[in-house]
Amino acid sequence: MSTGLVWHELYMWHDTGTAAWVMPPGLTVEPFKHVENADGKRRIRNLVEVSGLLDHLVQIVPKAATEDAILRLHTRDYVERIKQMSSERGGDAGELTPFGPGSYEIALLAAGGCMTAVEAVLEGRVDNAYALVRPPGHHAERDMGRGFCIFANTALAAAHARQALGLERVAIVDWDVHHGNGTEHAFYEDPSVLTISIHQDNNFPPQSGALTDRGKGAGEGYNINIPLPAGSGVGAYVAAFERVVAPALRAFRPELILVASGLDASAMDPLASMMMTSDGYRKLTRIMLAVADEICGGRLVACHEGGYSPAYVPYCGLAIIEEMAGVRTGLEDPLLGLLGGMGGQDLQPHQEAVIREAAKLVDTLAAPA
Ligand code: 3YP
Ligand code: ZN
Repeated sequence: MSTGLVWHELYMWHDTGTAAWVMPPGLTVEPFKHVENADGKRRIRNLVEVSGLLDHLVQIVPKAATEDAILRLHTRDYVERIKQMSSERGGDAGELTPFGPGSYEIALLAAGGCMTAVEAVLEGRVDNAYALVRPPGHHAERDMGRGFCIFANTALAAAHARQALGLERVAIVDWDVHHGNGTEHAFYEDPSVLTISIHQDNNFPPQSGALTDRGKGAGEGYNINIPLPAGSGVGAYVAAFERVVAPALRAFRPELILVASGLDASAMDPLASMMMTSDGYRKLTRIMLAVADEICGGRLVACHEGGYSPAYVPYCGLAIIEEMAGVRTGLEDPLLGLLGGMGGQDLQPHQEAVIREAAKLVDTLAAPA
């Protein structure tokens, strides 16, 4: 097994500034760092190094995305706006997406890092890859940033695989706890990219990610939302992957699987109310690897998205990348006993009801002609 890791120090220099959590700081509470800051992601990279896992990975140096590559999914006007603000004092890319000087270049490197990872896998330089990029991407729309996302990294990686690298079918599985609205919109009428988002029901964006949003026109049936109830744990996630995600992928038969890998469904996350653990992510990764092996030669690329517990995301990231690399470092998650033993980790009937509805969406799914 050979696994690539995309990483660049500049990802850590994307400056979201001070905030009262995610809001601009006022005198409502003492100003604090914005919750989307470098800490969690740097600490994943650090744990990957200290655990010894880094020695088993292939370093992939990200290439910046070209403007043309970004224009596959964003408007020229939006790209120019970000570029202009970034060259001065920074600003807000749209909604809740503050950034400082230079973030245009960093966002190009984030989207480009996901594309570079895809190239490395398709060229056979590695079997699979994890792109530990920042800023995240799955909320970004064609013409505006949203929810900390500037450019649609994972969707742009899929577009790159389709338009530059000649793939016919690509699937995106978004396990970030928030709905991948930008990804959904990018391919809503496109049957060549299957988009699946598993998220906390009606968390962020508000009123986005309904089970009934299935795609449109030629793309009808090729968008699947699994809005799990708040409080869902490892049992619900594993069931959703076994009963919906894996069967959908088998029916669609993509040539490449991308994971929008947010780690904010963990029991420790401040921006959602789910109960995933590092071992839960390990299980989901194993399911994805098995499906990828079965249908697309193991070609799996994870693009990092959210995750806001600086203490816990490193264990989740380590577990995922260990599984992808087929290496156990022996470094244990010291919180696993506590979090995994909490009530509510098993699949509950009200969660199963949602999964059962979502499973029906797979019945009509097939690879497009
Ligand atoms: C954006 C504002 C409130 C919730 C937040 C979600 C960001 C995220 O991690 N998206 O995947
Ligand atoms: Zn998220």
